[in-house]
Amino acid sequence: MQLIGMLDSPYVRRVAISLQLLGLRFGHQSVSVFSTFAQFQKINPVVKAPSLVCDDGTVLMDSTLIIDYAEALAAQASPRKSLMPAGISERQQALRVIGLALAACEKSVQIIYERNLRPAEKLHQPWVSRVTGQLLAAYDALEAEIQQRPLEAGSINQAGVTAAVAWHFTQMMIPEVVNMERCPALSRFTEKAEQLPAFSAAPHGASTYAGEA
Ligand SMILES: N[C@@H](CCC(=O)N[C@@H](CS)C(=O)NCC(=O)O)C(=O)O
Repeated sequence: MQLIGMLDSPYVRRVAISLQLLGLRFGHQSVSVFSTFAQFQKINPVVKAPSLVCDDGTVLMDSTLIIDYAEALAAQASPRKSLMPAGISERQQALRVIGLALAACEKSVQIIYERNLRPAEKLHQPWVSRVTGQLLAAYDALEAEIQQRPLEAGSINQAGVTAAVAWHFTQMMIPEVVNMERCPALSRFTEKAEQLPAFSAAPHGASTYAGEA
């Protein structure tokens, strides 16, 4: 299978890292939804990153749905692997963290699009203020969750992957909006997670994942 999209997208990156941690082999095409729109369109006319071209040619999109498919593939393998806790209370906690981290990704992306895609004279400040407030609320809640129940990089699960990818993305792109000191536990955890082989093999940016297809 082939993962389509650039690793400067937190959504593409969480999929690239999850596939590796689940022990699944995949190829990667670092195609941009902006600078190579027409090339992306040929693979997926909807032009959403990430897209996953499955081995039978089916094209999936949306990181959470792609990871759901990857989880199902990994469940068939031996030994079975999963990044989601099975117990109800651990699962609930993981879903809460993932939801907050995905909201933080979405709000970060909205601020970046507002700045980079909209002409400066058309920037709508009330919208930027609203989204910034939501972004800070998501990270404050995420930090509180991690302070209460620390994430472990050594036994990382989907909550840890998504939280670390989100925080790294925001710090790379808009550090002046949410500075590092605001979320010390999340910063410490992300620093450790970024050292894991699955993270360093898929670094934020324009590179192509070089693992075996
Ligand atoms: N909820 C989606 C969000 C994906 C998303 O918005 N990706 C961006 C790149 S970071 C994209 O495809 N942007 C182009 C567009 O929406 O037109 C997911 O989890 O995959």
